[in-house]
Amino acid sequence: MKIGITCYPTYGGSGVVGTELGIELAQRGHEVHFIAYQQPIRLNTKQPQIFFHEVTVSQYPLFEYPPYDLALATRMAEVADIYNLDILHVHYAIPHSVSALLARQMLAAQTNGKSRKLPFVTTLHGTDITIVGADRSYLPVTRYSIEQSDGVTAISHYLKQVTLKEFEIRNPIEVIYNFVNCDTYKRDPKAAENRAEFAGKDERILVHLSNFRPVKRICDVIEIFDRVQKKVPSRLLLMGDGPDRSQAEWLVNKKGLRNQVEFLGKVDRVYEKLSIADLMLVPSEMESFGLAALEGMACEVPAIATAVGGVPEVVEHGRSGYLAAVGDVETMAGYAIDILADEKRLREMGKVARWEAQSRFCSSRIIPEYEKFYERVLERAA
Ligand code: GMT
Repeated sequence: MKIGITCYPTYGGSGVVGTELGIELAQRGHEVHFIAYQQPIRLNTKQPQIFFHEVTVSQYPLFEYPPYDLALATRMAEVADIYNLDILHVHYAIPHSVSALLARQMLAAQTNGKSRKLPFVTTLHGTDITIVGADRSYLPVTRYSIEQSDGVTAISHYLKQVTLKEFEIRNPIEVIYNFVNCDTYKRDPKAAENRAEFAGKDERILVHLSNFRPVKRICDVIEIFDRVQKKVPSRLLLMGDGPDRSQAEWLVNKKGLRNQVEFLGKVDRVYEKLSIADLMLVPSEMESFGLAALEGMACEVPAIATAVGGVPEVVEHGRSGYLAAVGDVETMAGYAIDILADEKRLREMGKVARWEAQSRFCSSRIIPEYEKFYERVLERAA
């Protein structure tokens, strides 16, 4: 198949999923065309079946708000026409599904025998529904573009239910879970050696990976770590960047943790750091899935997370990690201290986490679900 993919190219779960999906599809022989305003952050491969088409938004003095969604629609239609795309897959409903809808209509309306079909699939990721999409100023257009999609997927059952309820969507939504490449994301056999760069021999390594948005509750990460390091010698590696980084830096300073906490910024190969870690902290206010937790699990790193949204579909309390209420840093720190103090249980839990990631969320299992979904959409649209 020739597949166009649009996602947010910057740091964020939906962009990561869209990009990794494209890479996996290309490895399975499909031709993949990324259409976005910037090369997606994880698109650092040189596979011949992968193309990137930049969307440039022209500036004009009249445009206080340059119309990106229109430039995107135009580029989608152009790329579909030139490269003969079979299908377009957009990640994150706003504004991508609206642009895809426009592109589909533009291509269908072409005259002189040039009219062509461009079915599109929308994958809902979370905040496009729970925060941005639920805003009254976006809700009607989001609902419309979801309903107009030729196929809709959600990354967890939780998100499917919220979308059906809040948006009163009438068309079916298929749940296709997020995935991880279990050959890339795995425990580093040289973990013990490589840890030396970040921690002493007797220190534990805790990690957090996010876009540092308020929803991630980065200060809770610091609060939990502060409690943990008082009982268990440990280090905290923070991967990612975003609006709450300076607040986090301030809190780290205030608590006198500068020597134990490392802000690594945006990291390219996150698996290298995950595969040497002992525990992951995911104290988010909301997660429709919790991709970071899954990536850690594949590397045998159990997560201490909040029991919100779709997280309980990924992390099983007491088996592959621990779940607590949002903001309950005491309980989360308690879980972390207990498990870090018990090497045998920590490693067993890591193995269970890996097994869960492999048996339920491995790309080799999930990508064929997307392929079958595309085939069904194409059949219906034919
Ligand atoms: O979490 C974010 O702020 C980014 C957001 C996105 O769409 O880029 O993440 C959402 O999609 C991820 C990938 O599907 C999920 O793993 C995250 O749980 C989800 N975030 C939220 O629901 C807050």
